[in-house]
Amino acid sequence: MPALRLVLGDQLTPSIASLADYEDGDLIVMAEVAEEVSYVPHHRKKIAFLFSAMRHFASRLEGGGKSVRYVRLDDPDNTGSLKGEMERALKAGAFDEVVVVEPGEYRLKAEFEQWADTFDVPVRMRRDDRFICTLDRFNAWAEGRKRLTMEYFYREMRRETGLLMDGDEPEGGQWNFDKDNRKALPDELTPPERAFIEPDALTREVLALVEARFPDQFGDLEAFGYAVTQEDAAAQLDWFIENGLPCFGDYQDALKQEEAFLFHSVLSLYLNCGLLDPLEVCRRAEAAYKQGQAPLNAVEGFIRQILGWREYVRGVYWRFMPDYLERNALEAKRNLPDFYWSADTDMACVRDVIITTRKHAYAHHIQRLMVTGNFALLAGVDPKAVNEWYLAVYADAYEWVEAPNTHGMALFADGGLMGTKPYAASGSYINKMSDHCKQCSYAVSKKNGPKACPFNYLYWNFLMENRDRLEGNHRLSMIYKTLDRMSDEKRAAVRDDSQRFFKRIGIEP
Ligand code: FAD
Ligand code: DLZ
Repeated sequence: MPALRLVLGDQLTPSIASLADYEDGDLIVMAEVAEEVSYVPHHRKKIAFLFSAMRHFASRLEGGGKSVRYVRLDDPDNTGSLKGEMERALKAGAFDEVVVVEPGEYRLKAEFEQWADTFDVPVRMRRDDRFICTLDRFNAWAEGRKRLTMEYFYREMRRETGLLMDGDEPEGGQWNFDKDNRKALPDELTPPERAFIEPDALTREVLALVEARFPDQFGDLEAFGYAVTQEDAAAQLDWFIENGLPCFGDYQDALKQEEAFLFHSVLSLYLNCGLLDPLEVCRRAEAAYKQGQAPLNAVEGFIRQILGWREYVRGVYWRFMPDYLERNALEAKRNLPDFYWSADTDMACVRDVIITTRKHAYAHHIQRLMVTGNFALLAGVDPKAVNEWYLAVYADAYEWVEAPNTHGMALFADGGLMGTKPYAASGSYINKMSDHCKQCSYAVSKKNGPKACPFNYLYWNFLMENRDRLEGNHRLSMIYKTLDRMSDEKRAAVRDDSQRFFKRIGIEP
């Protein structure tokens, strides 16, 4: 019974369920297609990373004796769609079934569900078992809960995996060491230099293809240094455990001008396309703690991101799609400022994050949440435009993980499903956690006027614009009391400064 098996660009795991029962006579399809490349304007480094990783994975499968039909983007017969490529492969051979693993985006899952209507053979869609928590398990946890608090989900995952457990108790007597993990980076501490990888011939070929096909698209291709094989991704994990993990906790929330990576792992792009396994990564971090190579606040903080947040956002996405992305709880409507693409802004923090993003198809969590995310929240930018930007510009971005983080965590567009209040902050937060303000043409100490940091007046303007929607939130009651104590003149100045600023950056007041 020969099967036609599809492996997507983010399914590059040798043990993926679609290949589990591979037999001689079966054929594996992998395809670089225009439809996937263009549904958002992906960063050029993201495309190059994924195509190179796909090509390396295909040659690994072939090296292991499997038959692969690999369709390149510049193949003259390329139909431009996954469906078209599956139809072409079905016509070229005799197959009894199509086997796929459910994709990481709703739009594609909905499409795969339609394939059975047009293909002459059954389409078998298998569960993606590359996560620590199954969707059934997540749904069982979520059922009947008013609020889906990540911390409680995470504790159950700790108990179930035994990670950082001391019998029935959490290691160190605490579940969460977050309060220890909020230090700014001291001037004398230099983050370790990254061990990036020289592109091989296959990667260079892909880089040339992307340069030729997408000359004007967002994102630098230069200095490509990401891993594109299982082995090199494992070496990046080794590097992180030794060099990044010991300080990961302390400086997890820090920001520093022109320091893209600090002590972060830069492993999400490998985890999300299947080059690394999440449970294995957590176990490696736990072993480092047990061997005295990294402190508990760092290891717990790191494991929480993967075992907690990563699994949790996936559960949220699949539980609430497709309605999830239709929500716009704050009725935010403004367009995305052009500087999200050009980096042409005087705000030093925003400029630095966009430049980092353009260079590396990467920004760390606090840059995404508290700089570009916070700005979009305060400025009331339409969540659809913000989601599209985040999905396009990061090498680790697939909707299952991007959307809850952007729509839910950063923009509060889900109305508080994931968080109890919006992550809104004025310039003083950025000043406390970074050195950006020292190099900015705006003054963070000024609250109003042309020299004032825009985050300062936009913060109060956001609270005023959303008063009806947010003042009932008990976590914001103190803030609204402070707002009420402001003079009418001060509130008018906040409004005027914000209107002037919106106009100047070309978004609807
Ligand atoms: P580290 O800081 O080293 O963390 C370790 C790992 O934990 C990461 O590799 C990642 O797998 C996981 N992790 C950490 N935080 C989260 C989180 N909030 N949600 C899910 N996993 C997490 N992450 C993505 O993988 N893809 C995205 O498209 C994405 N979009 C985001 C958009 C916004 C607005 C925000 C606020 C966050 C987003 N994140 C996304 C989460 C997080 O910012 C990235 O996972 C992280 O910055 C990746 O860098 P790192 O590998 O160095 O992570
Ligand atoms: C992101 C991406 C891109 C840019 N190109 C391809 C591609 O040409 N072929 C492919 O199989 N996958 C690609 N991907 C990843 C898919 O978009 C991803 O598998 C779906 O969004 C589901 O998560």
